[in-house]
Amino acid sequence: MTSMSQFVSMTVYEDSRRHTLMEQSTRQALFKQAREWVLEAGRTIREKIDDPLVIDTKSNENDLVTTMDKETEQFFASKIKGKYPGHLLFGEEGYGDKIESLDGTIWIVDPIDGTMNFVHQKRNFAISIGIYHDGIGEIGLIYDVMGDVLYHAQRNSGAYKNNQQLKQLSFSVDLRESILGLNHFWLCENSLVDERVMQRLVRTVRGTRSTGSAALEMAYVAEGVFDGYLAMRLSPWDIAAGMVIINEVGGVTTDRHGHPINLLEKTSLVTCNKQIQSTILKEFLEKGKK
Ligand code: 2AM
Ligand code: CA
Repeated sequence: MTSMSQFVSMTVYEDSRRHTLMEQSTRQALFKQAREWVLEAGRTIREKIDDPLVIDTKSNENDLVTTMDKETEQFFASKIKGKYPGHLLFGEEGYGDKIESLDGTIWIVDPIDGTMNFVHQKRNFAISIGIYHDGIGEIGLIYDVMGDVLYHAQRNSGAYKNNQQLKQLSFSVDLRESILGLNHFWLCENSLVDERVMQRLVRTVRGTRSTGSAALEMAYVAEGVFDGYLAMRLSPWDIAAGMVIINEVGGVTTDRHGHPINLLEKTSLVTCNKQIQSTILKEFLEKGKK
């Protein structure tokens, strides 16, 4: 386990749990190592992008997984366990640990976010890594592998697209002039919200986009090229990195009720510019709630 002396003594009390914040020098070293591994994993995927794929399905026939997803997660598992035996890995493909609490230092890893895009388009997918310490997001990395674009952030140190710092999100976004990322299932009959209310949202905003990688859609919100992103059901590894990055540019991330995200469970997601959050929640998701 990582020595406690590596962390500052500052303690945050929240929900009567004791958190220690990671010291900046520890975080910086961890970030450099994580970035090196992410870039290495991305290079390997690019080199193999035209190799024949072995494709399997998981929860349903459209929930795809390939040997590349598994090999990439195994790569991170062996690197993390080799260098940081006290850290935990929470990964989509199951090569990590059984995670039942957010205590300790946890790497929350999606080796390929947007596997359907990876299979069908060979682009528009990302490696997503959030590093949390005692439940607090310390580092976020979202790597658009084929575009060779790395979105990254460290807590209280700003967010970056490659080496360029991202600006704070605009304070003057009007919902009617915004672009939202959302999956088209919001507009089909569904168990969460009246689809007619969501159709009204789509008619209200300037435009909608559906990218097919939750991590990339969150990166686009941080970049300000999307003003918000809504998802019905995501897993912790889809969103852990994005939450750290969006936080650094002044965006907000909650579930569809406006509650904080629980990174131990599947969850709905609303992440957006602060200016439009309450309207999306109150005027649409709350009014259309089933
Ligand atoms: P994945 O590619 O890592 O599975 C697609 O709209 C987004 O939803 C992607 O980020 C995708 O992540 C995620 N996703 C796809 N199927 C999912 C499922 N069954 N549960 C949670 N997230 C899913
Ligand atoms: Ca995945």
